[in-house]
Amino acid sequence: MATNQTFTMIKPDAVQDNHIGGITQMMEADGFRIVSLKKTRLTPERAGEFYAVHKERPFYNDLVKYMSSGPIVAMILEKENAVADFRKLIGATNPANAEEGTIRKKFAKSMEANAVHGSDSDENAQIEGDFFFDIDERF
Ligand code: YYY
Ligand code: MG
Repeated sequence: MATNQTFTMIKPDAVQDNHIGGITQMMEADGFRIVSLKKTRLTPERAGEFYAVHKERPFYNDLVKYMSSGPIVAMILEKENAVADFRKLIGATNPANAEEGTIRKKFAKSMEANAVHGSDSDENAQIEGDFFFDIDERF
């Protein structure tokens, strides 16, 4: 994926609570363009694969259970400096530390149910986008 793209997911709680519109609105208002968008559900196996980098961490099993507990919305987003700017827009992993104006400040319920995922590098943005989207699903 080009350096002007990142990957995001709206997590199960935020989808369940009807915040797809509120969250995509914040993304678009901040200058991100939606390249790809899909509502889908991760099996525990797929969720485990997506978060494989965390598999030795104590929160891994709960995270996999949570991420496969209901539908998610996967997106590829485009903007100059996408990865870093998007991490700024989502805010800290722990919503207690998320700044005003961030997506997690507004929508996260807890450290686990923190509303959105955002890629942490160009390389992972590429890998994560490829995990969900074929070439003919990118516009
Ligand atoms: O990239 P980001 O989502 O902000 O955090 P990561 O450190 O990559 O962790 C992935 C995911 O795991 C996080 O969004 C919530 C969950 N998690 C957790 O439940 N408990 C922790 N102590 C750390 C992370
Ligand atoms: Mg991360």
